[in-house]
Amino acid sequence: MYKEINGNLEAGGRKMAIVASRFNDFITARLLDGAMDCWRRHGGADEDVTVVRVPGSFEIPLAASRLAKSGKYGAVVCLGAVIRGATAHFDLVAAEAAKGVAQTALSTGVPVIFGVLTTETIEQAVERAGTKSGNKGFDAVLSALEMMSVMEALG
Ligand code: INI
Repeated sequence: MYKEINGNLEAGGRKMAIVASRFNDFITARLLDGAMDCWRRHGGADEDVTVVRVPGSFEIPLAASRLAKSGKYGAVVCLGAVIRGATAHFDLVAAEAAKGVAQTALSTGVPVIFGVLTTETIEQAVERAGTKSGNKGFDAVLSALEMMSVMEALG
């Protein structure tokens, strides 16, 4: 019989950091609401969450890296919204955010979750920030909880 490791989704007793971009705050504020809703519904306490604001998604990896290296948090959740309609350098910002988040997780061993929306239009971002396609901030914290538990189990 094989051994299978599955994470739980318990937030109680855990600590999490969130990096939230101020660019497209209309969207990222909703993602942050969804993230905190998920944390609380899984038994997490507000005082165990540190929220760091950065100017835009391009800046997310640097703050996430500092937080992950601190050793204080079981996971770092990154929230942003990169909208093609709003920028000529969409591809650069989106790619750097994704690459930086992935590199930070691998280099620190701390789960760093990519809750950065990359959409063609503002409408698509709204759909993913608490309207008809759910809330990706909520989903990002679910992933953080699962990964915190999986990493603990892996030792
Ligand atoms: N940052 C975002 O998070 N989303 C965007 O859609 C965006 N646009 O449109 O340009 C954006 N740009 C700012 C960027 O993240 C940096 O803050 C800026 O380039 C300074 O380094």
